[in-house]
Amino acid sequence: MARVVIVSNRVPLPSQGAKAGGLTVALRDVFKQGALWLGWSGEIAAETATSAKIHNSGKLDFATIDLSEDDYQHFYVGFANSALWPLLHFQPGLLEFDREDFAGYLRVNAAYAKALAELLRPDDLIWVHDYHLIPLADALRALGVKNRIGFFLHVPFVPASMFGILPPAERLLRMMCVYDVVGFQARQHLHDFEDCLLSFLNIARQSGESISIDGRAVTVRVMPIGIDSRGFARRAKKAVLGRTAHRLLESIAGRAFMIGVDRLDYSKGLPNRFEAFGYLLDRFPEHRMNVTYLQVAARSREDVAEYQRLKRELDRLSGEINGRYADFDWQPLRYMTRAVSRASLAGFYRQARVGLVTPLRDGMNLVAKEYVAAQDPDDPGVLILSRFAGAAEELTEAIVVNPHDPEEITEAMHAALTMTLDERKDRHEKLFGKICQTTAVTYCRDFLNALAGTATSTDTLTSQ
Ligand code: ADQ
Repeated sequence: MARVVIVSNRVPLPSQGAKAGGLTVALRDVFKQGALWLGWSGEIAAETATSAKIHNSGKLDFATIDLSEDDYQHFYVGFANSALWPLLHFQPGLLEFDREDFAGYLRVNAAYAKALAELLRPDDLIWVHDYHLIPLADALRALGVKNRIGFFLHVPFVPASMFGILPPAERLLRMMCVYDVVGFQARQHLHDFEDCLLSFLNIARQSGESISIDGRAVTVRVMPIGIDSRGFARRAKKAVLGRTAHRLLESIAGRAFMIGVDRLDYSKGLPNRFEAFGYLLDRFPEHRMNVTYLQVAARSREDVAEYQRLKRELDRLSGEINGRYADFDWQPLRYMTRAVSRASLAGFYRQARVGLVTPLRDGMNLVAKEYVAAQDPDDPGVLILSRFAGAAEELTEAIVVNPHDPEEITEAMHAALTMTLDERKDRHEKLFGKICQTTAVTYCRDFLNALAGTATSTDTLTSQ
């Protein structure tokens, strides 16, 4: 079997205390055959490296490169997170385009390509992850790399009218078409990508899952990411008996409990969710004193100015809600910006009667799947899910809301808090069945099978 080479912006280095995340767990079987994972070390150095440092870790080797401060600013803070991220999350008002950032983005991708090319074996399958690395295949091909290369986009894609706002839109689209396989989280994202292909490059998918560009075939497919649902369910069942879960249980003192778990990011719709909670206490007084909402919002990308603004806004809103509704023995909204361990989260999800997942846009949103997996099937909680999360294409038995309308979220909160046990069980059973169908393992298998099944870069459509 060919070796799999993963490339992503960050690598889960065990020496930096990284715990096995979704992708690592999902790829465990693949890693048994030996694998390589390349990405940024998280370190800033005087110069961006073009040769990787190798960290041997059993069957899975890690290769990391350091970035210079200048490249970090232009590539990561600049083009990736101040241009691509807001645009791909339908927030053109937040887009900050700068030609120097785009040049830095291309430069860092070229450095990744150079570092990777030195480590490649001829039959390696290269699997590139996410929006930071769109130009990587193009940079590898420029170095003469002939391996199969696939790309998976974890975030949404946008229609042509939106993508065209980005000055190098057409160039980026062409770069995506250099890959042999391009995978998306949801049908809507693929649909929007095809809209861009037609509008900018006059390319339409003719049959099956292939598009033809410059005599090459590119497989384009929806492959939703999943979790180890049964494993997460076991973890939650165990965690709920632990000390942390017990502390939480004591502190909520028999009240209904709602939870939200997100990175502190403007795409996650947190201000609207906080407002919705304020309206709940205002319009449905029966919930006052009787419900506690915990929002875990781990700080992220603090170098990007927009994230600092969001944090101030949430500090203000949480203060306002607690100031207005709290009593001396009840704090309605608990808001913390520290990350919480996965084990503790699993227990918290299981204790929560309502899981709040209301991003304005999201590629998939794995919290939605984790929340469903963690529930007690005999007394499950209710998932409130944004229709603009990729997860909503599958998880239709959640209460699906438009996150731009805080009052719709309020009504969903009230419906979830008052839902009968029979209805909760019925919805949960269907949702759990779905998250056991599409798992982390099926996601990796589908992607790698698609990649292994493509022609090598030297083959052409006509020679197949
Ligand atoms: P993220 O935007 O980071 O990921 P998400 O899928 O919700 O979003 O979370 C990824 C993981 O981080 C989950 O396992 C979750 O438990 C954990 N996590 C999130 N917030 C946390 C917190 N406050 N404390 C501790 N852990 C937290 C991107 C895309 C998503 C897509 C994923 C995977 O934006 O749409 O689902 O990649 O493809």
